[in-house]
Amino acid sequence: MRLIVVSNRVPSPRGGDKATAGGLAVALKDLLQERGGVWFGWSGGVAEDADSRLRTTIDGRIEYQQVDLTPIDRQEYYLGFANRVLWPAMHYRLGLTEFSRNDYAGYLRVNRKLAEALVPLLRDDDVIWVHDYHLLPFASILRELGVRNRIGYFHHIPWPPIEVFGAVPASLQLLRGMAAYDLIGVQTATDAGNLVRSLVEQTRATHARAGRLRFDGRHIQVQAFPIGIDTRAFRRFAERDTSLPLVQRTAQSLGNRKLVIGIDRLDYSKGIVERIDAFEQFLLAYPQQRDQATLLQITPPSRAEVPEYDALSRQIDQSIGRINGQHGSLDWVPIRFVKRAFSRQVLAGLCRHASVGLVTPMRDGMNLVAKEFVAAQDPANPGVLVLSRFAGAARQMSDALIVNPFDKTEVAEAIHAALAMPLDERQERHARLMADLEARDVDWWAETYLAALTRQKKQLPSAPPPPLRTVRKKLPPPRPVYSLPRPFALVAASAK
Ligand code: GDG
Repeated sequence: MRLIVVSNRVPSPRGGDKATAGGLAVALKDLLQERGGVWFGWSGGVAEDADSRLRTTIDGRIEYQQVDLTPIDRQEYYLGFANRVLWPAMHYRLGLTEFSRNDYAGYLRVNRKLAEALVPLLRDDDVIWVHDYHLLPFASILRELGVRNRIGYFHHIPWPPIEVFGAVPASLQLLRGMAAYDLIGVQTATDAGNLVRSLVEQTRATHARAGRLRFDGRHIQVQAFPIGIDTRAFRRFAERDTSLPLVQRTAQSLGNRKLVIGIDRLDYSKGIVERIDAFEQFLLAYPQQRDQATLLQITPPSRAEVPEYDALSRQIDQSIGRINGQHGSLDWVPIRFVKRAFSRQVLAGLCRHASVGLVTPMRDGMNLVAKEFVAAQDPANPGVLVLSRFAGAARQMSDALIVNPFDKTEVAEAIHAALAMPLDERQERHARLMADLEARDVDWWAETYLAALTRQKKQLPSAPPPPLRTVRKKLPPPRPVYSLPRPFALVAASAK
């Protein structure tokens, strides 16, 4: 069996930069290096004359297969539909969605372009593992092109209830396309429940044996596989890397003050503005703690061309400027804010120095930083994790201080409780959290998922999905228990 991993972005094989890559890219690379296989997807490159030609690079046991996109592909598929519709909607933020039919057409077009580029590479025994929301319709296009291999999908971000997802104009078509996968993995049982309910209520899916769904003559399984981190590697980084000059200088510059740390990609789902407000609330509510703790917020920029991210960046700058101006003193700045990426080694070393890890997303699929913070701690004198109940990680990490990020007073109280927590309680909580991180690490996640995928029987493709044209058509009445905006139905080109 050969493993084909398909993801929106395939990192540069040569770069191979484990120092700056995110947790998932490192994990997928390790997985493929160990098992051997193909890593297929967009190179990140954009060229006016980009066609579907593949760039092949072999590095160890990994065969990288990369495709470039045109500027319009990138605009419509990536910046448009994926990141201005699916990302906010999946994070329950319908107010931030910006739907355009052109973007949606571009999303489908790029999925097709990628699927057509992959087909010639496929062998009968390949198992295909597709990652994330950029590629929801990918399997349905592969099926249409005659692919009968097992195809799995893993959804890294939350799956909201149909009352939210149903507002996405293309939601019904996207849900129907999901039936072409054999196994759909999500982060939590809540996500699985939301997706199953969406499929049953909005498509013709019915419950079948062993927790599966039956749809268009095929069986699909939807199941939670909470993603883990490379716990051992991150702990080792942290043990070694407190001695890195940058980490040491940062620790010295704090004097005797305690370090509260936040590490997040610049994204509105991560609750950075709300966290900063909660830290101010902490300073106001506990004036004796002023000058005793510093929040270090590390935020590498992302998706800078999406307007909502630019607005968020300015909002963070303003809040921090205001708080530092009002509460700081000549020799103490309450919030240090760094808008750039650091190596994983530096992050691990800083986490080990921190007394509190603030991980307070408004909504998050899992949140790997929560797990990395715990893995980096010194078991003899561990810091405390303050964790949003809306991160998938909260399901597994009940020994963190679980907070509602919408309530800044509650977060301020949790920061105070974390800073004051006695050593024995910190040790006990950390030991229990760490035991789970070791048992359910990233290898456990990948192996459990792939074992479940290879257990699926090869199935005949269902009737080919209709071609990718969106036109308004009256649909037969679905079976929803509530009404939804009328979807843009797909109809066969000939039925026009
Ligand atoms: C998606 C889902 C889900 C951060 N700053 C730097 C840096 N990072 C690394 C972290 C961590 C990764 O990036 C971020 O992972 P998260 O899980 O926190 O968030 P997303 O990027 O939104 O990931 C999420 C995840 O997929 C996996 O399924 O958990 O819910 O949204 O590993 O350490 N890495 C480096 N420098 C930085 O400055 N090198």
